[in-house]
Amino acid sequence: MEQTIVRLRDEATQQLTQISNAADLEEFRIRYLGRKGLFGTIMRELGTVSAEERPRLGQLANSVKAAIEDLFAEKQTALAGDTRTKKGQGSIDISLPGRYPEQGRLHPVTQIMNEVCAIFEALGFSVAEGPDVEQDHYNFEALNIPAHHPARDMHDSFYVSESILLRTHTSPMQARIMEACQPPLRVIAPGKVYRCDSDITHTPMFHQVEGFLVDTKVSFADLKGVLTIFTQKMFAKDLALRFRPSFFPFTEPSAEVDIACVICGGAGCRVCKQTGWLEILGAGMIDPEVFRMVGYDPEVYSGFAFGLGIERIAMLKYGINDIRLYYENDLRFLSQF
Ligand code: 2U9
Repeated sequence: MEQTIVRLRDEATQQLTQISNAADLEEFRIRYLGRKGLFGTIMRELGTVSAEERPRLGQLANSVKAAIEDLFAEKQTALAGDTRTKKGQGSIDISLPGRYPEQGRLHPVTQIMNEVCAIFEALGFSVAEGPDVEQDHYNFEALNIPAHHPARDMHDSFYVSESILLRTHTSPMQARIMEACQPPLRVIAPGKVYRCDSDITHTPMFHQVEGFLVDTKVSFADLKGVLTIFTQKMFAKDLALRFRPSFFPFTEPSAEVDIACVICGGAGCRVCKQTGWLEILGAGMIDPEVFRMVGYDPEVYSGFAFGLGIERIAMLKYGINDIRLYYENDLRFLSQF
């Protein structure tokens, strides 16, 4: 693949130097840069390359294509200059190509967010969106995280004032819904969340989808069923799932959920750090204390909740190892999705 891209670059560069009229230039554009052109074929073939090779080859293909587009534009300007000279003598070259608007696309994080929401919507969940700037009460208190609770250390929060902050998770929306509505309820809350954290796996703003289901007689088995369907639809049909005991203040019992590594299938590789497993979300049965705070009777109702980071899912799905790539606005990266 690498050789093909380099050969295409050399061939296209060579041909451009020999072009001396607008008709030949248009033929060049269709052959190399058109929708069904040779660069288009390369871009489609990138889909068949291994996930490990894809980012590097994608970057190479994009940079070569951009370089050829620049040379093409230079040639176009040069030929237009010739035509302008001729125009003075009474001739206009109407065969010159027009300017094509660049085709846009959805950001990969938006694509994955839409995919995740669509899966839960198909399972009967409604979608609820709430404010990014949130009251301390809904972000912490209503979720069983009172002031001075050690769990508050889990979040490095951006405070706007003493009682107002940028939400650290989308759970506050769920507390608001529980407060306002009676069960049965099945809701997901997608959106941006903010934590003071930045490295190759964390950005100060990222996207979450959290969800909950409340009814009578809801059990951990229901949670396992919903998450199994979700992971199968998101990644692959017969993917193994692992629940590891964990702790969240708003769920009891709580679990961190792993899938068998989508790269090596569980054998162990660089992506899963040789463990064979990838952590993809957190979940648990909603703590009776949360029910009491929103006015539900925990003797009558039970429910489960879960939360996942969209960037993390997108990184696993596409084999990306640095989350910051999503936010550098480099079209050579973004146009691969
Ligand atoms: C209410 C009650 C319970 C939401 C949940 C998680 C587990 C969880 C993290 C995963 C990765 C967020 O993006 S992440 O950092 N979330 O593990 N979230 S249960 O539980 C709720 C929410 C609202 C009223």
